[in-house]
Amino acid sequence: MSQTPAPENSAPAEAFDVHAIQAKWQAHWEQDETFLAGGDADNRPRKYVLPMFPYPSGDLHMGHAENYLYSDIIARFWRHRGYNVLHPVGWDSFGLPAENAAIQRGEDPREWTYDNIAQQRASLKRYGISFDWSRVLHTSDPEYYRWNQWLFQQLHDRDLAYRKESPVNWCPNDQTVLANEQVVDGACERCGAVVVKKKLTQWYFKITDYADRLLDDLNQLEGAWPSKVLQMQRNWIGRSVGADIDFEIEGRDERITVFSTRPDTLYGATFMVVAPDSDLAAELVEGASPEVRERFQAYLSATQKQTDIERQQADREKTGVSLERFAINPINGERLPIWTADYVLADYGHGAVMAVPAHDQRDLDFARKFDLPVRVVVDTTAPITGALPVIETDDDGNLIDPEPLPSPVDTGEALTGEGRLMNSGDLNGLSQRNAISRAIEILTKRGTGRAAKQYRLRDWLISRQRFWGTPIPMVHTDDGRIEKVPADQLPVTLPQAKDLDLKPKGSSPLGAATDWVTTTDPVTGEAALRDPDTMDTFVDSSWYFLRFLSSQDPTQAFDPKNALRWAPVDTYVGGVEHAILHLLYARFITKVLFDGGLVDFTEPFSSLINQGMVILDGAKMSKSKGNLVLFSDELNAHGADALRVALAFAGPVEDDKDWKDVQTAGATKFLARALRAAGDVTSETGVKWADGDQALRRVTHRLLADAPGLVEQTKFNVVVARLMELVNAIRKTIDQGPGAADPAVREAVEVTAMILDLFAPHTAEEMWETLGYTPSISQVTWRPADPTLLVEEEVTAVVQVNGKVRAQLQVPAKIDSASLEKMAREDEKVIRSVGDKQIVKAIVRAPKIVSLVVK
Ligand code: ANZ
Repeated sequence: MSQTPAPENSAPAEAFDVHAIQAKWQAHWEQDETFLAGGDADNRPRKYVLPMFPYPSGDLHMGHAENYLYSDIIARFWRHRGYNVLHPVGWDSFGLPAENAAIQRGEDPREWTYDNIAQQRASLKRYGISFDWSRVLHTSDPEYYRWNQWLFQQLHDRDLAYRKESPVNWCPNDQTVLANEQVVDGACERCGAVVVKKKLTQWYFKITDYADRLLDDLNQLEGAWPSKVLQMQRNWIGRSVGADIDFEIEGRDERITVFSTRPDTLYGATFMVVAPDSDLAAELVEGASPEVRERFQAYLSATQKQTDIERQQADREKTGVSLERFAINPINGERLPIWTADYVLADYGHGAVMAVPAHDQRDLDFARKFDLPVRVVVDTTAPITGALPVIETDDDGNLIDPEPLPSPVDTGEALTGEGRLMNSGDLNGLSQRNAISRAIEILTKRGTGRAAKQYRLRDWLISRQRFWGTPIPMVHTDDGRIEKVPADQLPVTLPQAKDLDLKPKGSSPLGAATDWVTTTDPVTGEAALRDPDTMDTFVDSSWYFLRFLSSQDPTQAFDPKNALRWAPVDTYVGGVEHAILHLLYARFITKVLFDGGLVDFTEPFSSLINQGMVILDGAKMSKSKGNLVLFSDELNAHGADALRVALAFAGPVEDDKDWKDVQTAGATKFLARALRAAGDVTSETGVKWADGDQALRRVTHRLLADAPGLVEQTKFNVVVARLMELVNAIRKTIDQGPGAADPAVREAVEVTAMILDLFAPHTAEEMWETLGYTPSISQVTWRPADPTLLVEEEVTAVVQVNGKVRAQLQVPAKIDSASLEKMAREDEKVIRSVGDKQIVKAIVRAPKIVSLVVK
């Protein structure tokens, strides 16, 4: 009879009761408060390790499993290295999903939120994450959000919070304003509805005042943040350098200004384009013929249905309307017809451009469509470094152009490359770069232009017409003033949801809470109304890392002394989905606090780790696809340690990990082997390791020496692999001699337990206790590696030439074939015996033999 293989999910041969061990150590940590950060008297060096705090959208998912595992590995590592570690957790618990769920179920968003928090909290504890649980915060607690209100007022005091009416992205389904980044391909990020523009008065934070610093300070983070994230931040801020140029308009008193990155091409401007949805366009069209006005109106409404992204797509057929007005080019007095076209955006630069069709593709496409003139002003074939090209003329003095410039009108390709100026009066012959400076100089002298910068970054729209967020702490008075709620009346707390209709209506549900919204004018004592809007939840998460330092302090947002002591965060761990906004906002608020003298650093996160995603069969997990691997199921099936080891082993931190490659069964087996080795140790705790087996000690000490660097480079999978190697070496020493009593076995098992604590803390504690120590292993400091054991082992390699041994080499036992072959070829004796013959073949068996065939 053939043997049936054991089913994959049956208990492995070396099973142990993972759940019992887990429960035992979790209870111990809880009681012992093992992972509280040291207080003021603790003078060890400090590390602040922070995973991005979770949003309570149900139980934890596999992305969380990865995130908190990585921060835990790092936190545990620094404790072993002798640091006082702060590793806190809290919940980002305001936001739309809670409100939507509450509307669906007709309950208070609080219930949904705090139920989910309780579930996630229990899961995190079962996962063995070494958090300092004494500092937990929830952003939806009044104890937290009163400091959001404080922060808001700080910004307001410094003119960094203001209101303005502007076209906002409006989701007709969620009936709320969306930030630009919540609009994906013209649709609402959450519900998919097509987003429209609506004019509303909203609160903004003036992040654009900080654009230069937000950009320039990224240089500080080079090498410490993933370069991809730095690039995304740079692109988002999007600084362009150029000039503002003023154009007179026939029949209008005021000049209009355009922003251009290419003032050098001013002689090539042949028309002007204004954004159809700009105030300028509306004004310019007023004096035009009824027919033009009508065409303009139709064009404007068509434009308003397009998203900015669609409007900027390069390959779109160009459309536009002539406004029958003219601008005057300030450099040469030429008359330029003014058009309106949707590829010019109202809220970038000044909403108008000077069109240079020869050198800008969009302008060229437009000129070709509407038959507008094209004038080349940069010779892109001319060399831009070295001497100017020799200019040849024929007998009549005409220029001989050896390679005529291709005409953009014919090719349809704008000449966007660098070159030298032509057809440009005083600028002729200058390189583009010099021509830009020269043009700015001329314009500045004449008072018709100046150097200027533009940013893609816009001010941060922070008000939301929703219930489940921080109330904006301002009061609108009868006579139109807007006053701060006095500090002693903070927090402005949310009313009970049960009496309110939370369904989206286009204005905040708080506005309908009559009792709540009615208040008094803090100046006159007359009746006044509270601001009914709530804050974007990105405000909550822009400074929470500081609240962890004083989370129980009712008197201030955070104690500046604690900020001095702990902040900035040493290592921040989280998903790349927050690469832009959350990080940008946290960086901005940090700089605002720095300017207010409240912190002494300008960047909140000294280093950043972005983990990859956990996927399944190559696809993103999602509820709708039905391919979710549930965190709790996995935890129940395998226990925390096996899950943690399997995830850490599954691949580099930043890579996506496919769940089908995550080997929980293998991890369970490995942990059982490690635990069994601890049980096998027969020597006493005080035994002299140095007397032990040197081969095993070498493996142990190499790991002691290499692991710190590997952890710091987040090569966690490599450390797990090396631990597996060490456990195998221990098993071999026990089973095949010198045996379990050898001191080197104890040493190796102790080191295994200490490093395993980063990945499988429950098993590590159990091993430590089995070895005869009192808990907790998390407090054990890293042992120094013995340098004498790190010297690489050497072996003798022989080199044969045509079958005869010609040389013997002392080489490292781990030498690779290529290095060994190189050493052999460079050996003097080998060179002599090869003489002037050719080596036609080399057979290499590292580390022992190199066999050369010569002819
Ligand atoms: C003349 C010119 C000539 C331009 C040339 C470019 C090349 P970035 O780099 O993105 O900042 N522009 C200015 N305001 C605009 C608006 N509201 N909507 C659409 N386009 C606008 O691009 C700056 C360039 O984009 C500006 O420089 C302007 O065109 C255009 F050979 O001016 B340029």
